[in-house]
Amino acid sequence: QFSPNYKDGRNGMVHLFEWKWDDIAAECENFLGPYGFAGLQVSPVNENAVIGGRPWWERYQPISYKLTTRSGNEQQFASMVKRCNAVGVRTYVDVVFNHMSANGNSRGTAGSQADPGSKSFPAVPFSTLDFNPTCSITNYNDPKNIRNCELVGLRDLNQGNSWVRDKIVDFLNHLVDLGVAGFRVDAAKHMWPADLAVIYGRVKNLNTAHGFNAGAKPYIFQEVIDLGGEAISKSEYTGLGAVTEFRHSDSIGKVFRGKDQLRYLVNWGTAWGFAASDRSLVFVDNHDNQRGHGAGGADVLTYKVPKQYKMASAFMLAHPFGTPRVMSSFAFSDTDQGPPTSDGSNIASPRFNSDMSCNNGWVCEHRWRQIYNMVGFRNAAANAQLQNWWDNGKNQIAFSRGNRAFVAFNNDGYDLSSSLQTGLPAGTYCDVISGSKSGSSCTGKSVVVGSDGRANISIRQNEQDGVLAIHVNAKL
Ligand code: LM2
Ligand code: CA
Repeated sequence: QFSPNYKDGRNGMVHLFEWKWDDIAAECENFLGPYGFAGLQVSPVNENAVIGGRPWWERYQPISYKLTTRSGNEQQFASMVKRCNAVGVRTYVDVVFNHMSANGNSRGTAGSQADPGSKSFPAVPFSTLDFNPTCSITNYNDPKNIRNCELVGLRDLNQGNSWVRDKIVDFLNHLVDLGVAGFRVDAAKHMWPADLAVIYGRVKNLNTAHGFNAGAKPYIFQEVIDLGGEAISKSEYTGLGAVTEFRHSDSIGKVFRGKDQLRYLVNWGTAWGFAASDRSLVFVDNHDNQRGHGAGGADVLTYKVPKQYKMASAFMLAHPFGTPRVMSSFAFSDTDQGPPTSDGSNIASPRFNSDMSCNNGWVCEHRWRQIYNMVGFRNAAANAQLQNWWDNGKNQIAFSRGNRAFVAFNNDGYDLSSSLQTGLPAGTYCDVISGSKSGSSCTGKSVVVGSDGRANISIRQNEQDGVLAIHVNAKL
């Protein structure tokens, strides 16, 4: 449960927040597969409460484990997983089993009815016996309050109950049968690690018919918001799987917003208070903290601050630490606003511009050249170590990944222009930030590496992107 089960030669996951299954299947074939992405996280797949105005967060209010939502039905999901696996892209499901829906939210996306007021969810079925006694989470210094009470009024399941465990395990095993590679466990902090250990221990190995190795376990990354100062620590969960490393999001935001110097990134990793590399699912922003939900605060970078966002994303993807996840958003102004729709309820499909970027309400950060080309950089770097660290003592830094890839950043208010050791073999390389390699030429800047591995690196202060990146697969 610690390995993402990526196909060899691929790295990098994208969260296709609120996308429809048919659109994701096409995206795997047309874009994610060809551009080297290794995986994708989907929004919750199980039936949720239909809530007026269709906020995005209705999907965090389960009604049953039937696989019908606004993203599509079970047949569409199964077909998507299969088509994505066929082009080397693995699927990770956002699973919500800490709770069911809150009082008042009784009709489901698959047509099921529930009565959350009396804790009755007949489409599972769950009854009042399966829930913790009603109380509200009010005290983050008290583990019992955090784990046995209701998070914002969401009916709190008792994962110590054997019927509840059976239903959760059946749900997860059904998804394994369909070919998924792992799970993002919503609200893990609000469940007891000992209960999660039993549940995870009963989940099947991955489905070999979808190309997984015999004996491979689902990758589990648990949503545990631990920014310090509370009773519950991520270390209670890292023995069970990875955790979503919110400190990574917080710290990288502070650094690229200029609240911390880039030179301090020299020891990026556990020295910054992060979990171990193979236990850290890392991200610049997620679907909660990009809109002020969950935690993370004011320093989180999003698509709304594009230059800094691209720099932070490039650093995350260039650096060997952690398992990186790229956020792919829909445009929003209101923090409750759901995805773009065609008619106020059915989710609209993304449409694509000639430069491959999205429109029709979708931001698609993963289709920004500076981001997808850094997925290509990460694949080219493979397992090469971080070497040739350089900084100017302030906010200009550079490093290589062995002799395979090299990246430089300028977050100072003046130009970077230096002869730097790239670690790369002599030759001319295409900077994959200002352009892309196209046949034998480069649509952006070219970088000439000498026989001593050095190159003149220039990133002007007023350039659109404060990054330059070259690698062996972009040699001209
Ligand atoms: C999480 N962590 O454990 C996420 O960080 C958090 O953002 C999720 O809440 C939560 N788990 C539940 O999966 C999201 C959203 C909330 C929303 C809930 C439930 O951030 O705003 O709460 O999903 O849909 C909404 C209303 C809230 C209301 C609640 C119940 O915002 O005011 O509470 O529904 O109807 C009465
Ligand atoms: Ca709970």
